[in-house]
Amino acid sequence: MRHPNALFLKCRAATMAGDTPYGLIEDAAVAVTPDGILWAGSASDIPAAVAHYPHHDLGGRLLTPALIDCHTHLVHGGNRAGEFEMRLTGASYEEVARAGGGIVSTVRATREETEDDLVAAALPRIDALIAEGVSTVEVKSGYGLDIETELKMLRAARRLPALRPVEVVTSFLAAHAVPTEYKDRADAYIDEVCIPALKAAHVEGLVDAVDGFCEGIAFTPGQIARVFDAAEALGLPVKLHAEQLSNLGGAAMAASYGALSADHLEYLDEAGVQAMAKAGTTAVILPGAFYTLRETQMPPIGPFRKHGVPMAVATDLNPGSSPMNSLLLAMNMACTLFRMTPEEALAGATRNAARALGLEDRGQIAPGLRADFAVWNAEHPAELSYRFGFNPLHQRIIGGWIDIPLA
Ligand code: DI6
Ligand code: FE
Repeated sequence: MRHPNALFLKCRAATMAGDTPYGLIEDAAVAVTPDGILWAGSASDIPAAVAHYPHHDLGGRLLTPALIDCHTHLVHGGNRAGEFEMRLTGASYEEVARAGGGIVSTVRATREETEDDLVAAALPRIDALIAEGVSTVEVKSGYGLDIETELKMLRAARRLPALRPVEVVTSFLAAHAVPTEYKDRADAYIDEVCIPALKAAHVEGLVDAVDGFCEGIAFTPGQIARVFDAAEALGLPVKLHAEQLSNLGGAAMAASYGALSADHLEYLDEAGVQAMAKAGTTAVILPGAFYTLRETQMPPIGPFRKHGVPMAVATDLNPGSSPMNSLLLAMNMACTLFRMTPEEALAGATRNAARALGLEDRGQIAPGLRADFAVWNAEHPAELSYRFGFNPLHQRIIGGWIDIPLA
């Protein structure tokens, strides 16, 4: 069913469009049609053509674009609370991985679960994001590491929008870790599993982008480049987990493929920042992993600003390095841990998150874009990053429909 025309009124809108701070409009009005946003501006300038649309009074609340979580691993089996305990008694993330824990233990659990199990486990995770005003979620594979399980994860992710009011974008991440059966044979894994799985997933229409983990405990830039060559041949965009634990030049390599994003980036150097700037690659900042791993190396926020690299912020929701199910908390952490501004954090969870996914139809309140909004019990957009452990969402408006009135 298509929603009717509507005029949303009595709100302060952080449109995240234009050059002013937050694209803020005091006493804003937003006209929507079944095709999306038709007009947004000051209530004193409402065009005659939309003035008669049915009015929806937002009670003086704050209106923003609906949030977008552009980096999650929310489809997975099991959890890693045991590993959490290990790390608390001194083991590092890399030591846990080398001892057969880490990603590989989630692979075991994910292989054992059915597609239905994976969907059922993912629902409460996606519900928690929706309850924070999220409309679009990226979900990665990468805990299968065999052809069948990689496909199972992607199919599970693609089923979520039929069960919940949310859009899901999928990234193929078979180059996430070397499975035990390919120990010390990473190249053979790339040739025999990763690339054939990518082709099979693409044939089923399950892949929106191709991702990888470029790291000492995962794959070299040369190995990732072979996966990216296969992606390029299929016409799929790429993105990369890069410079999370060390600097291997992954982000620059990804930028050379015109990557949509490079993610984590704590160990990125200035040359890498410049390569990303030149390619228009978005930096996805993931403070949940930084926090969980008690990392001390900060991502190069200053150089990103200096060179005009757009910054997105995401949860990295995963059972190992970022068991964090809140995008609002990620925004708070981006500010408190990395000194990003609340405006950068909100842009990171809206406009730049859309950019990191190659989605041009959302992430701002502007004519021509989708009518996906979040309505907050807040006066100023800085409040969204300022509090933590508190959810000020009043309601979401998705495709012009008010869908979860919470208060
Ligand atoms: N980097 C991460 O932070 C996650 N994946 C990755 O490549 C961690 C995944 C996990 O530990 O399960
Ligand atoms: Fe990740």
